[in-house]
Amino acid sequence: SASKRFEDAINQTDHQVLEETRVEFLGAKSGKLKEAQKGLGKVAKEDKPAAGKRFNEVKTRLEELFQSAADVITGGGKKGKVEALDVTLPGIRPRLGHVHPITQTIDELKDIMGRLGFSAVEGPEIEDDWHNFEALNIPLEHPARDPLDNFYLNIAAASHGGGNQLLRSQTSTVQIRVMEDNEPPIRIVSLGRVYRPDEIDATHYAMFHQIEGLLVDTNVTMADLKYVLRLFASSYLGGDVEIRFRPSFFPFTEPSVEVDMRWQDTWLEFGGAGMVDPNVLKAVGYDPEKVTGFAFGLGVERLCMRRHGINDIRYLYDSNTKFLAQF
Ligand code: FA5
Repeated sequence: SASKRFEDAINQTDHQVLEETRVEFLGAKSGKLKEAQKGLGKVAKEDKPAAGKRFNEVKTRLEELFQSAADVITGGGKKGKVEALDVTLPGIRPRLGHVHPITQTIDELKDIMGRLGFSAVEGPEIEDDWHNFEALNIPLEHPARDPLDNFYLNIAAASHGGGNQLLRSQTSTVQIRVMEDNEPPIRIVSLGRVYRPDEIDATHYAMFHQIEGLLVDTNVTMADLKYVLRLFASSYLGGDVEIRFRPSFFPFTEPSVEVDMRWQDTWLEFGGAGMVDPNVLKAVGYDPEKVTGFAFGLGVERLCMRRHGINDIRYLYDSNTKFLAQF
């Protein structure tokens, strides 16, 4: 029957057979539909509008079915024709994302410290009072704990007498975690995010990264600290970097210093450092009579910006791919 042939035709994959069937039904001169159209003339006058409408519906539907059958055969090309592929046209290169400059810096710093024998460890960004303050010799009434200087969370700590948890304000927290779980000698670095409600400007952001270094062993001195920092900075910035210590104060180191580095004839401060305070060693159960150590904490953004000549920290964080693609 006609409907069976129609069904077979639109379900098979030979373009030639499909076309023959299309001509049989929709052909302009002698297609079945043309014949049906002639029959419309004999329809009673009052039924003509309805019959004409129905005829057009059937015609449109058949055309659609043939078209989609043709599309199936040609893979969806326009009007059933196979679209020509011009292999000589230049290709469209997909835009590749890449590693963020801060992540690149972190990987590189980790690598450099690894070669100096420091293994990388991580600590949580949500910290308790004990690791962010108490064990670091920052007592309850210390101004560093001011709610205006920290992002406190509405979650009580599970241990160490409760107290509100907070987003860590420094990576020095990791010193405590490592010493609590390990016996000396210790030789670690920790790189990660820290948070402070600082006013944002060219050199300050409310979220930034620090690299923390800690070495605890017998007979560790300030000279070891300076030597490691010099090797570290020279490897990262390139060339010979001079290190300068300026007296400072941190509750968890004694003595404490600000670390300046001279690179390309300019001195710049990169962070703090010092000899681990005996109170900190005691807090983690070490004997300050037997071991000593040094610790340092530097700004990762500051290192990255110095090396690449970036003059505003905000460039690193406003997701402008034109800027980021340079690195
Ligand atoms: C500290 O955070 C100490 N924990 C460092 C330390 C570690 C001292 C171990 C002794 C022993 P400070 O608050 O100065 O120190 O921060 C260190 C560095 O972090 C700064 O020198 C700066 O490079 C960077 N930094 C501080 N605040 C911001 C900020 N808002 N945005 C970007 N970088 C910052």
